[in-house]
Amino acid sequence: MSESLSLAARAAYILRDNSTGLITKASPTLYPHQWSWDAAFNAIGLATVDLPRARLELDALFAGQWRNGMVPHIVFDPAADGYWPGPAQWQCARFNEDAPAAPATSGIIDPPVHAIAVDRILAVAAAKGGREDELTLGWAAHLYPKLLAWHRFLARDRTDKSTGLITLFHGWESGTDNSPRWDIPYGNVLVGPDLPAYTRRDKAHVSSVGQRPTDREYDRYLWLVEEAKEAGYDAGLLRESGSFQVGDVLFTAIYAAASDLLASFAARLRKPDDAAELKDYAAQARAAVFCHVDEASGLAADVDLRTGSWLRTETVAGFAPLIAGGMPRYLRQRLVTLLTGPRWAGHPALKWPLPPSTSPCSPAFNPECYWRGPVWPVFTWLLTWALHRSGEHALAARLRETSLEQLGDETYAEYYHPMTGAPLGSLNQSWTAAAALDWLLDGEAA
Ligand code: 2M8
Repeated sequence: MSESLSLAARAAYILRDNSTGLITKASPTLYPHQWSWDAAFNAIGLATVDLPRARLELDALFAGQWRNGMVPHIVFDPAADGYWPGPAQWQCARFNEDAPAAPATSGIIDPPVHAIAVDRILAVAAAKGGREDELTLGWAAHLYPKLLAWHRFLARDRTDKSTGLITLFHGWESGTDNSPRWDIPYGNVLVGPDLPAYTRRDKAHVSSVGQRPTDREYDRYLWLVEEAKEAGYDAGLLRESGSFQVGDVLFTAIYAAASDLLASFAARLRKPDDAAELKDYAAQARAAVFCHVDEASGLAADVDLRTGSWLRTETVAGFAPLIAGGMPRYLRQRLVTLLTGPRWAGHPALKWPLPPSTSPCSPAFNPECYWRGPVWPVFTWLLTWALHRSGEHALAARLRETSLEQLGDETYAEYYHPMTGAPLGSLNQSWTAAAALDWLLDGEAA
């Protein structure tokens, strides 16, 4: 069997094995539920092997959408146990009347990559043609109002008026949970004495606890869940009381790119007013990201909205302008040079020339620990997608090929040690398998 065939077969097997028949668990034991942005990436991978399952994945996720349009960051599988905090801690339907009674969900959000997934699934179906193409188009038209409601929710409830950035009330909402980009705002989160006692379940599923956030960090994560609950998961109230409030450039960039794609789909559905509205969201979000580029480093900076200060830690989120798309060529060139240069993918100590989650030159860099340094293949996928979109095909192809080499050990780890290449976190992580499948399909197309 050729190497890429074996990689694809193994990746497809993982997605099948992590399936409950309805959803794809983010990973077999560490994350036994459906996560919002994982589901979108997983659907992209599934599309290459099984279009009906790709469609089902997003349908199942949107079954957890709240009446106000919010897509929660977790839709819980009632049959799964072993993840903390679960539905009994979130109690969303009790605290907010917009939350569905079933399925049970969390009360916070994840980056809005869903319209990107739908666009990619439509492209795979179109390449196939025939009945699958028709079915997929009909499915996407049916999902469209839900996507629109989600983008409207982010514009209405989460766009910060002063910066134009999307506001997050929990680091989990960024998807880059313990990234050092959040160290300063988390430093101001004071855990109250009434934090309910809890036992961490996550540490049992990794080979070394140093790969996961610390207990101190976890206390803060759970405290913020209590705060959100106390505010009835209401963005207006959280703006008054939340002790963690940040403007996230990466989230905002993803929102810009996804709004653009959704606007094109609205136009295809002959909904010109929606298309104009979505284009507006995209333009405003993109402008907000570009306005937060730090001149000295060239990277975009998040904002601590409670103090107004820019957060300048060198994390991969700083490449947000590349993801937002629409950068003037000379600015894009600067970022591309930075990305491949010695502070990032070109750092001489790296095993593979791939961007780590935090620059090895940053004092906050920790090569083993989660979002503080390891390479995340799913993030590399997002970068290759964005690079293709802005015409940087050669670099996208290089990152793709290197990533496929990185995944050659077939562990499909959640993240990898940037210096040794060792697999870290959960093995058989769904979105890593999904990224590989899409990359392999891309090779086939080429
Ligand atoms: C990680 O986050 C969860 C909390 O949401 C956790 O650590 O328990 C993050 O990597 C997040 O981005 C991802 O969506 C999730 C599931 O893969 O795991």
